[in-house]
Parts: sequence; C-alpha cells; structure tokens
Amino acid sequence: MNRRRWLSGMAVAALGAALTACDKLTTSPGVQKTLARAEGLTRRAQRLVVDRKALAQEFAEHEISPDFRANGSTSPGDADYRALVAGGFADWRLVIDGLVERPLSLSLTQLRAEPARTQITRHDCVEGWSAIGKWSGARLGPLLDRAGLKEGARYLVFHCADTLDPNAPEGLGRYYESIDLIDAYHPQSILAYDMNGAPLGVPHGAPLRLRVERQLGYKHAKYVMRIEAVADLTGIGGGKGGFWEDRGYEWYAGI
Ligand SMILES: Nc1nc2c(c(=O)[nH]1)N[C@H]1C(S)=C(S)[C@@H](COP(=O)(O)O)O[C@H]1N2
Ligand SMILES: [Mo]
Repeated sequence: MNRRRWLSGMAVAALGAALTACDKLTTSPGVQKTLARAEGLTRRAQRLVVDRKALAQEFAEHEISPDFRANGSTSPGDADYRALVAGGFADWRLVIDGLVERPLSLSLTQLRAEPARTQITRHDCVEGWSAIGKWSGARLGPLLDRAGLKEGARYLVFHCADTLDPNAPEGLGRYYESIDLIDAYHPQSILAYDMNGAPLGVPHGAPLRLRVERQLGYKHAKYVMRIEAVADLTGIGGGKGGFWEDRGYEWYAGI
C-alpha cells in the first residue's frame, strides 16, 4: 500500500516535472506557432473528412433558375455520339467496368429502374456563374454495389462522348473526369437522366450526366458513356484525373 502510494507520488512528481518542461517549451513562440499550425491542420483535416459526407444545400421548386446555362460542350460533333442522338439513344449503354467483379452494361430503361434520387441543387462553375436545377437520376452508390468494386479500386473515371479539344493529340481531346469513393458513395451523387422534370437535353449532357453536388461544375461529367473503376489515375488521359485537370485545374474541387 505504502509502496504503491510512494510510486504513484513519484509518477505525479515526474509528470509535474514533465509538465513544467512542457510548459516552458510551449510558451516559446516558435513552438507555439508550430502547435497552433498543427492544431489548425488537424481541425481542417477533421472538418474536411466530416464535411465531405455532409449534404449539399437543397432548394425549393420556386428557386429553380429559369435559365440554366449550358457550358463547355453543348452539342458534341463526335460521329459515334451523333449516331446515338439520331437513334434517340436506344442503342446507348452505360458501361461500368475496370476494377469491378461484375461489369455492367445498362440501357436507359434499365437505369431508370435503379434506385433513384431527385434533388434541387446549385451548380457552381469556376467561370463565375451559378444556377439552380432539379435533377433526377440513378444513385451511384447502389450501382457500384451491384457491380462490386474490387479491393484495389480507389477512383471512378467518367469517360465522356464529347471531344472538347479537337487540337489535342490523339485520345487527349475527349472530356473525362474522376472522383474518389467518398464522392462516389455520397447520397447526392447521381447519374442524372432528368433535368427540371424532363429528359436531359443534349446541351446539358444527354442522355446521362454526373451530379456530384459537393464539387465544382467541371467535375459534373456530361455525356457519360463509361465509368471505369481504377486504382490510380496516372495512366488515363494526361494523368491528372480530368480534361481540365490535365490543363491545370485542381483535381479536388470540393465546395
Ligand atoms: N462531357 C463534358 N462534361 C462537362 C463539360 C464538358 O465540356 N464536357 N463541362 C463542364 C463544366 S465546366 C460545367 S460548368 C458543366 C456545365 O454543365 P451544364 O452544361 O449543364 O451547365 O459541365 C461540366 N461537364
Ligand atoms: Mo464550369
């Protein structure tokens, strides 16, 4: 009993000494700055992780923008895409492949039968304009579960039908984008086939475009043809994860 008390007394004394030393250290301005920075970093990192699962703001019907501008490609001239338009997208299929157990190929009718979500959200383009629209589409998460992501899958690459830069070297002019699995499984991440209550028009990405509501406009891939699950982005396009990323934009465009 005595010995134990003596030992714990020693421990308290040691702790006290350590605290004093610590105190001295933490009052030195340099260390304080470092600690503040570390704490700030932790808080920011934590906020980033927690916030990434939070929902984007949703709006009321009356807040829908009367004119939702179309941007980037608005009428792709690519021959394979024109053929799909001419056929009313009857021959269009969404392919989900790459690092998945069960690759999928889905018609629009099949996609419309998948678990869906409707949301009224604000689209923010880096060029400095925003617009509120109502989107309905298949939820990305359940579709990925159907395909079964393999262990190594880290990102989804969205391959699009449109060539945005016809002067780029072979294969580098087509639009593409990528997101990580946090955004992929976000409840508001949908493959939208309807906009403002009507089938998505060509200017806005018919027949299917991504809505990834916690990201800026350029991440919302239009004219989606194929979703490829990959382990890393280095081998794709210019290697930076997207058409605009290959031209200097940030890959992470969280809002
Ligand atoms: N395939 C494809 N997706 C795209 C683009 C594009 O040019 N091609 N432009 C991006 C940009 S910068 C924006 S702001 C939005 C525009 O979507 P909207 O035409 O429905 O307004 O689509 C994004 N997705
Ligand atoms: Mo944009």
